[in-house]
Amino acid sequence: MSSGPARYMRYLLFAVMGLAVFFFISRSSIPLDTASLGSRLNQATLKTPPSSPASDSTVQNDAGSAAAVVKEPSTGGSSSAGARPVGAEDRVNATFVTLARNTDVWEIAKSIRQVEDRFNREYHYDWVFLNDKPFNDEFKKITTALVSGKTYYGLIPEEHWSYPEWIDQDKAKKVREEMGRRKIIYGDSESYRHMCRYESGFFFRHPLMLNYEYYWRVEPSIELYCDISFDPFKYMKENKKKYSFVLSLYEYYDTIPTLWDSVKKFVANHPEHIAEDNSMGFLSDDGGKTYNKCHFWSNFEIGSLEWLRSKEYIDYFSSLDQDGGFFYERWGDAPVHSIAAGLMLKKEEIHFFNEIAYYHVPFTHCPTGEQTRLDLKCSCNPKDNFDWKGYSCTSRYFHINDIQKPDGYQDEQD
Ligand SMILES: Nc1nc2c(ncn2[C@@H]2O[C@H](COP(=O)(O)OP(=O)(O)O)[C@@H](O)[C@H]2O)c(=O)[nH]1
Ligand SMILES: [Mg+2]
Repeated sequence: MSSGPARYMRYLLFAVMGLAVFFFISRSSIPLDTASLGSRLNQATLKTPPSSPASDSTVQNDAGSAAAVVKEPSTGGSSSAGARPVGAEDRVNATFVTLARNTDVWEIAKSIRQVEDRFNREYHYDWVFLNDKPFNDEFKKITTALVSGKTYYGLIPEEHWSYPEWIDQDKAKKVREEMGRRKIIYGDSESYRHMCRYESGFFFRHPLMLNYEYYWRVEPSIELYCDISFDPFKYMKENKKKYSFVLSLYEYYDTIPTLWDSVKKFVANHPEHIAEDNSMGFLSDDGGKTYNKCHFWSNFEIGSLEWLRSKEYIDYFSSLDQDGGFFYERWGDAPVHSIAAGLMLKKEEIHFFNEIAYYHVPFTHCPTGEQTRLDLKCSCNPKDNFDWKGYSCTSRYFHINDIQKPDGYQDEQD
């Protein structure tokens, strides 16, 4: 029998050896995710939240938890994961933004999951949700759990979601009834008109949006079919882009019969706001006399908030708003944004993201080019790609910008 102190020494030795063996086994069987660790350690430096969130908003979800890995920007599409976590210096001052009702919760949940899985889980950009009614706890709980960045919930001020005093509400009501009878899509909807006017002229002025430079609009039920292997916000900033799109098409004429007249009036009053090297050729086939109805589909947009908040854009929106077409017709925010971008931005400030594969019912943008689709792990059928079909305006964009259409486009025409 060994004496007391010697026995304790032996126990201590066993304990130390046991711990060493356990440490060795756990090191060799569980990969140590240093990128993730780094990103967690760096959380405090990752974000700069809006300095003065509006009092009607709730900030949630202070830290992302997934691994953050830097990926090289690439327009060609090859995916290249690096080892360094995304830090504040890698990111742009940008946010996702969604306008939604409480009842949209499960549809927006699907969209968020897609955006996170394909992109944001590595970047943790913030997400701002806006609503004309207060968001309920369920909406906040579900969306906060899904977003890897911070989430903010804003109530839209009533003056941004109601009739301006110069609008004749009886006339507006009669228009809705008549458009309803003619079965024009959303023709009889009052809320849809407030929504289009809000997206056209106000979302970028909400207090929660004021501290950001770029936005990425996400709607309920959208799909992303490919990995996004670069940071589109960064691409916008580094390449001085102010507006971007993935799908374009012709507008339904009955919703905008006098929109172009209103635009021409604005142009006559503010010739100084029109860019010299603009995209008029995308919007008009006769040098500006008439509108060909081409527009970028605004349910997907990555753009510059500073441009939307500029005097040029505000003058444009105010002029259109005075003319009343948001209520007396059913002007959509897509043609309103597109015409502004087409006339007030330089051609090269508008960007087409071929690599971002996108679906919003009923149209698909599936990247043209097989290698891009393979590199980005795309799940879309290239035959569904809308870009080169007859009802898309994307060929015009390529034409006016003198860009060659990507190889393989012929196989995706009607
Ligand atoms: N808060 C709020 N959001 C709305 C309302 N109507 C539409 N939206 C949102 O506005 C966006 C466009 O509406 P959506 O129904 O998708 O229109 P569509 O894409 O033109 O068919 C979506 O993000 C909707 O969630 C509304 O009355 N209130
Ligand atoms: Mg939609």
